[in-house]
Amino acid sequence: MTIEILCAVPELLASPFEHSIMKRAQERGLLNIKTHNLRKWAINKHAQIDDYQYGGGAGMVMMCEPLANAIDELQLEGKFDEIIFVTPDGKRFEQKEANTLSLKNRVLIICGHYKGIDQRIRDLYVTQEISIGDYVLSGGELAAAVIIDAVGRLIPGVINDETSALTDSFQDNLLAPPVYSRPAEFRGLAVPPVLLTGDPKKVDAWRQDQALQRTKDRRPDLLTRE
Ligand code: 6GU
Repeated sequence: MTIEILCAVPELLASPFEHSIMKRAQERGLLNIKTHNLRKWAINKHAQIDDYQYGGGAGMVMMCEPLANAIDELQLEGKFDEIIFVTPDGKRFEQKEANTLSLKNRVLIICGHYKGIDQRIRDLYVTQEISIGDYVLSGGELAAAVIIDAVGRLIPGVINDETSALTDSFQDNLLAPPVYSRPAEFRGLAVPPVLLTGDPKKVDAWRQDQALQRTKDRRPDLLTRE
């Protein structure tokens, strides 16, 4: 899968994909992440990519031409399967959306800054608008990093333990159960004895029960979702 990012501050995306699972995914050729600096398509030598908004009001708007020219040029190599704009007024990003995106071949993520991007780019090019939650970030780059991490780890072969991604919180609308490692007792707190029985059926049943209990306590809304 190839994920390309078109943004004004590519420096914000320098580190998130250079470590751990995202790094390995790229080394294995399973995920290809390309960052494009929108200023490369600026309209003048002042590297301008934003302008005042019609109708007045505080905050600049990212202009049509740099975005359109960038997208057109990137699509000379072939069409994107999805052109995503990350924005607080988009559809809330959840595990279901991550699963769907992980099946795509080539995706572009556009990151906004300031007041956002000219509506006509959204009308003409954008196929999906995604928000990562009900709060406002300074720009879309960190949201893009979150989405790419969530999607990248779902690509087959990225996580060693094939079942690991499938047993994450949210994959079945349940939160994950508690986990323990050595030592068997720490500051008077013992690991639940069932985990030491070596009986996979009992362990699974316990985990299922804990997941359900935790979800009831913390996120009962998940239990009534389809
Ligand atoms: Cl996708 N962008 C920005 N700027 N803020 C956000 C967001 C996205 N999702 C939540 N807040």
